[in-house]
Amino acid sequence: MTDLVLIIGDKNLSTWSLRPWLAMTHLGIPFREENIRLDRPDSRERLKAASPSGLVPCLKDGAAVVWDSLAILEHLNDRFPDKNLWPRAPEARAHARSIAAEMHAGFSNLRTVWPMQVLRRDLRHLTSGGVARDIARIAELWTEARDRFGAREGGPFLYGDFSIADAMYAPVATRFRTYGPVELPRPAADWMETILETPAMKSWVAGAEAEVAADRR
Ligand SMILES: N[C@@H](CCC(=O)N[C@@H](CS)C(=O)NCC(=O)O)C(=O)O
Repeated sequence: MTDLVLIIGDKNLSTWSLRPWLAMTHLGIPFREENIRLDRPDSRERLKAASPSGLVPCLKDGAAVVWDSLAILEHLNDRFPDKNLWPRAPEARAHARSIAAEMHAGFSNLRTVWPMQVLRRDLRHLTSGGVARDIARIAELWTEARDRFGAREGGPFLYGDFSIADAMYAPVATRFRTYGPVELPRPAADWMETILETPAMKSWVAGAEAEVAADRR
């Protein structure tokens, strides 16, 4: 049995929910999932009852309640130190924290113009100036993380082993697949394929398919 309960939104749409869910699933941290479908007549009421901010994701860990995706990932890092949710080497860790924070606080053009729809593919959307700038910066960050740290560590993730940074950028990988193709430098393209091919990511997509199929019934 586990004390951890992760409350999330729709798997097709909720980028913020995907981050902790992916990290916990990929790293084998046991948890129970509770789903609140967004944009339903009772969503607001259910969200307010489930999460102090009225937003998902929200993690309940015994008496501790953590809302906000990055705060949840930091909580998991404290709670499961053996999972190494941040890279161990100080330089890599500093870089990973910075790019995770840059994602959390930024890239508003990409987030607004290219909302996550994990089940859609190849929409071939034209990129506006703001979206193109966000994409260029993200491509630079992924490439730098892989070239400076990940490739040297040996694993296929941004810093070698899976870290919070991978969880933070996973929703961007699905957006690139939905609205792209986006031309990326080789290390960035390889990382994108790595994250999309993880069993955890595939399981999230299968969950999104099941939700959408249930809606059609
Ligand atoms: N900064 C928060 C943002 C959470 C957020 O905006 N969640 C959206 C779903 S992706 C939500 O709960 N929306 C419900 C609503 O606005 O009614 C985080 O990182 O967790």
